Amino acid sequence: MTIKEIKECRVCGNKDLIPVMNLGIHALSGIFPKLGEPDPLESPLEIIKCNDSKEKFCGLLQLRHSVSPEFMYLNNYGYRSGLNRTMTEHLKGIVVEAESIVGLEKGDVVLDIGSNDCTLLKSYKNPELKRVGIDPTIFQFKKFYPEGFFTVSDFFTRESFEKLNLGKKAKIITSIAMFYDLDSPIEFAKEIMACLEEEGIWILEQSYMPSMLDSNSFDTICHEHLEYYSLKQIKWIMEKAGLRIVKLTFSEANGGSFRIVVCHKNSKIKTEEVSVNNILENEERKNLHKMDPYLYFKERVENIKKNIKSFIVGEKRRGSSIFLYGASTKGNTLLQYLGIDNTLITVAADRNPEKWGRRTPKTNIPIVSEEDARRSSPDIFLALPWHFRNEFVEREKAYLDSGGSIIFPLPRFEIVSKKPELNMSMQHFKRKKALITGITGQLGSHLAELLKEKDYEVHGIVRRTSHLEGGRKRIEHLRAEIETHYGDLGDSGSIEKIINDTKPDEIYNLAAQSHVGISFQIPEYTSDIDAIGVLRICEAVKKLSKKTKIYQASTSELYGGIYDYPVDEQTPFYPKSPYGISKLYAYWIIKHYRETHGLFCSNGIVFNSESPRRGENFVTRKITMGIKDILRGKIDKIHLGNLSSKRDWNHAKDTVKAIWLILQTEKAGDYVVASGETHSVREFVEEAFKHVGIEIAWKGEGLNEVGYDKKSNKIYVIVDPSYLRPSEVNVLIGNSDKIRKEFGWRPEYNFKEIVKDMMEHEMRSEKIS
Ligand code: GDR
Repeated sequence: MTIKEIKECRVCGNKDLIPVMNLGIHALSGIFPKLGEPDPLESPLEIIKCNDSKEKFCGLLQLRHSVSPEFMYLNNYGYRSGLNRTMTEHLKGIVVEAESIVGLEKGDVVLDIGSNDCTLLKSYKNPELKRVGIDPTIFQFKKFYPEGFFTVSDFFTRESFEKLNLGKKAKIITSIAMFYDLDSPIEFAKEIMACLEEEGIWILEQSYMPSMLDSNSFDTICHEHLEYYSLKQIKWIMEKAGLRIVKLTFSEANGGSFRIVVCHKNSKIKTEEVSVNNILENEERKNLHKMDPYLYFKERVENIKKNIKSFIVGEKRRGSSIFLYGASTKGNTLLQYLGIDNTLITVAADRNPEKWGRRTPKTNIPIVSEEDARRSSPDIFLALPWHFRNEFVEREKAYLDSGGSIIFPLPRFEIVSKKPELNMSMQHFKRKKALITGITGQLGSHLAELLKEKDYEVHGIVRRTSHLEGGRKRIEHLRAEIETHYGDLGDSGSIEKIINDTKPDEIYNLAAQSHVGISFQIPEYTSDIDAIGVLRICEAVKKLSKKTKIYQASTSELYGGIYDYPVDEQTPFYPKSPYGISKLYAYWIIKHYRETHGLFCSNGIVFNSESPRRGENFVTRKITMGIKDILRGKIDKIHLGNLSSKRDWNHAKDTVKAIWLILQTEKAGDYVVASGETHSVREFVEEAFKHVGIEIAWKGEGLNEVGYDKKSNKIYVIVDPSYLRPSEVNVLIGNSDKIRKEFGWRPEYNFKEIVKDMMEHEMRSEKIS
């Protein structure tokens, strides 16, 4: 069959495949037909993900359809490795690394699978080696192979290698940018194993899926690339094939790749355990087993599509001549997905003479030489192989100096030009800028991550402390991606300066003295920061940056003593703590600046938000950490206050999604953000202990109530009067119909899942089983 739709994961056989992104129906992107020839075969380009919410599956991101390889590789294959310096040097580097691990001797066999135009094989300098290239495109590239090199113009199999009768297995096998082209990767790895010397190595390199997400490089997606790997799946495959990962490195090749060195499971070559484990942990931390990272990627790619398309159409309308720079395979995905064809682009300049006189598939753009294109002095070059950016800018210096412009579509739309009008239109594509107060807090750090996913430029205000490390722990991993400014909501000068310097599109005011219990002890400070601090922000925005939207972190504590539940935006307030009262002032000051001064400012009335990053003196975290400490033998009981308090608990990740949505409307307003469920502190305790196999029962009343292990009778929870509050909010439950209806927001985590996430994190951080 020419086009096959898969029904199960290509690696682990999972039948649960989740749709991620559909790029539409594309003509095969590796084939550039001659001007009179028909277009190549068309097939859907749709990405799906193997659902690995259950541990027994691998989670591979992959194409839903496979096109028969004969259609892609046997007919004028368009890619050649040896055409640019960057790639030639890169392949040379791989050979140097391989030789440094296994040292080669006379007669040793080195095999390159997908050897293309022989660039990598030619990098082995020792003439006494047996150099073997296996690639179905060799019939097309034969002239690049020197005499004495062994070639098989076919797909690699154990049989195709053994037929050469070299009398030896291969000491080094390389497969560069091809392992992700395979319909049955485990079978392929097993065949490699059969061809590899006992102490030999296999080096494979291909796009690293998390880098594809980070650099928005959706143009990696094409019919040839069936799989989009992270280390997790590679490890899975190697284990099934009897192989072992030795080490891995990352490179910029092809917009972000990873190179893995593999050996036989029982080889003497040592594995670099630390780096392999670090990368696996990092992948887990990035939540690659959840759908969010992929959905954000999709959202960013859709935005890029909109922006580039409107820029090109706009320039064409203004009469600019636009050429392509590099008729690349990846570029064909971009052109077809964006719908950019010969009605918008005149010609494509390419340095591969074999492409001259041909055209881009489906989008019909004729290909000429770089010299011919330069001679016509186009106004704009759209560079499709954007990952060679620096090489291009250097090479085209004369063109740029004489007023030409090059645009790079990814990883982020960029115009390199001296023309003022183009630089003006660049303003149009500026990323949104957000300023987060309280960025080091639980919600602040989750929001910063979300905004980065949405490609914002993120600024944050941090207070000076003498323990820098501790204070910024939650944003440490974002250090390179966000900009922090020293400031304090108690200091209007610093607020004004930061707003003036950054001119943000959106301000998220999450900074506060946020502990309700502690606000009874420091009421004046709480009011200064939580109430007057908000006034300071509004005043600064009114004076300096009236277009800036403001989000105010309002709270369910406003409802305090209300007994008619659930509460919503219409319910009157009755705060019961200095904290709640300060927040009430802030709520009204936000409304006042909206109604009286026309600022865009909104209140998000947020209910309790929890996550593994929750501050250690809030009750949920106190419980999960307490359990960890009990298991470690550090404490024997958890001391708590009011066990009967009921809260509407939400996951912080759900809360920040709502917070962002609140600023994305045309009109400012106030919104309740709540799960609509309420659970007592007692229930939280029970659920959290259940996670470590302990069933808690209760006895006694009031101050004498205790929680004990049903099996051992050991008391694990007691009531400590010092944690009771002078006045308590007994029950909180919110009705968030408004935000659900207007924005379709709904929480993804329920109560049990919140507890599970927090407990799993707690146990992982201490490696307690
Ligand atoms: P809350 O959160 O006051 O609701 O405000 P917290 O987790 O502190 O308390 C929840 C409930 O548990 C009871 N409780 C205890 N609380 C703490 N901190 N420590 C204890 O030992 C303990 N034992 C019982 C409390 O009395 C309370 O009823 C949070 C904060 O994040 C606010 O900033 C935010 O505005 C609201 O949620 C929405």
